[in-house]
Amino acid sequence: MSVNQTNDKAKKKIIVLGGDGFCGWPTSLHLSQIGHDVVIIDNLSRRNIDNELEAESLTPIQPMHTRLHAWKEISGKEITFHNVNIASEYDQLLQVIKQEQPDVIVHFAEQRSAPYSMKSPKHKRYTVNNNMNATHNVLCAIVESELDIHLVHLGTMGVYGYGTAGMKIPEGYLDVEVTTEKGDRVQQQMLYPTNPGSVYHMTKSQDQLLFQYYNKNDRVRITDLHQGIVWGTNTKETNLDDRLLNRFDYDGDYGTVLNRFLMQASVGYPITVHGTGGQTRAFIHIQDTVRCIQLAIENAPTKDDRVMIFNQMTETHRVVDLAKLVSEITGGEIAYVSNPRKEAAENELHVKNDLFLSKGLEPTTLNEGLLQEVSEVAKRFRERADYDKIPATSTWTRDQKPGVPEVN
Ligand code: NAD
Ligand code: USQ
Repeated sequence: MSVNQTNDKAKKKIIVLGGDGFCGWPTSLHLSQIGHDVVIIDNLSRRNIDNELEAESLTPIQPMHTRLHAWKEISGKEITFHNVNIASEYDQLLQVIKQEQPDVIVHFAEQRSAPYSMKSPKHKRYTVNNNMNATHNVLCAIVESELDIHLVHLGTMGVYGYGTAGMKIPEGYLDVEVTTEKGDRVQQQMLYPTNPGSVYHMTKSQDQLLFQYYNKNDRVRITDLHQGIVWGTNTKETNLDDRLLNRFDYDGDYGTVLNRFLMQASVGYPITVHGTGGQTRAFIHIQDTVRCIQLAIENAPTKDDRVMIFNQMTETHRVVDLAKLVSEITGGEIAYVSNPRKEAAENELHVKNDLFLSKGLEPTTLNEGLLQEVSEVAKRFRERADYDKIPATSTWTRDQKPGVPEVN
């Protein structure tokens, strides 16, 4: 048995909510590969948003049933799929939970793009309705099912805001000292004050309150993973066959910064740095995402524990430094464009991530993975790129300009 293989006693029934998405698909395959019994719930809304935006993944992704059929053929393992909107189809969600009796639910099923959440009142309202109802329905259904289910949620580093006055951002809880009425000084811990930077990030901040409440009231066991920006595309499992390829978003709404830079450089489009590029952000490779989920499942809280919060990130970088790095590797040119977002032009970011490192995470660094990503994905599929979809056109306020470079 390999180190990563789960023995019969440790084998779990795991429902992956949002298992068709960028993080959810490789996670589902990894959990299945190491011996867990995996069930995916997804309403395929991300694929519908592709239709709405007329933007596609750079990598060709297969329909869900082709993906699952290919996985069965290659690994011999079966993953079940239920098409349920967890935000609006509560009864169906509850029914699947009661029928499948999971030990763990991994929750990725939210609208995750900040620019998409800021596009229009319709998009703001969709993001709030979808994300808040999705998370609340899951918690409510766990309680109603009367099963002892460990909920692992994908949260975001963005709930902290990105300025910390030189302090390292702790893993969820801030040490504070309060003075009692008698004048004694008492140490306490409180949930780190939240400071979201978009409607999307605001829904993640609100998720935190839902978790605190259900943990306190119903003793639901919850792990909230405050994840940084994910980069990379494929993992050991998605690399096994082209039908298992993961999605790669590069468009102005869903493409995240490093993957956008890699794609832009590979197709000869200017690397679009917003403003001065002094924004510092946290990053993690997709292979480490799936490993972190495994570690979170293996290190579950007990019923007496508060919500367990891990910072799921491995490196911090300034946007302009990433642009320069990609430019050095590829020869791509950098364009400093108007920043369509409302965010600090420059910030420092120091983050604690001791919990995952202490549990055995061995991070994939930018140095190791970047070149491989350029040649195996960005260059391989560059013919599929639609240049019109690259500019970031969604602005945070009406008076801002889109982040469009001058292209000759
Ligand atoms: P994604 O959009 O690729 O995947 C989300 C999946 O959830 C999609 O397949 C979508 O169809 C599904 N979904 C959404 N709403 C649903 C609903 N109401 N019912 C059923 N299914 C629904 O996003 P992703 O990049 O895989 O992100 C997954 C999670 O990780 C998100 O919650 C996101 O906030 C978090 N996260 C992502 C990143 C990143 O860089 N991608 C970074 C930090 C945190
Ligand atoms: N940026 C550029 N040029 C671009 C695109 C982005 O300079 O072409 C800048 C943005 O202005 C921002 C930074 O890069 O300062 C990061 O933007 P992003 O789109 O990569 O990341 P973000 O909007 O924060 O959202 C992504 C995921 C989200 C997740 C979050 C983690 O889409 O789901 O929650 O990363 S974190 O940023 O740590 O909050």
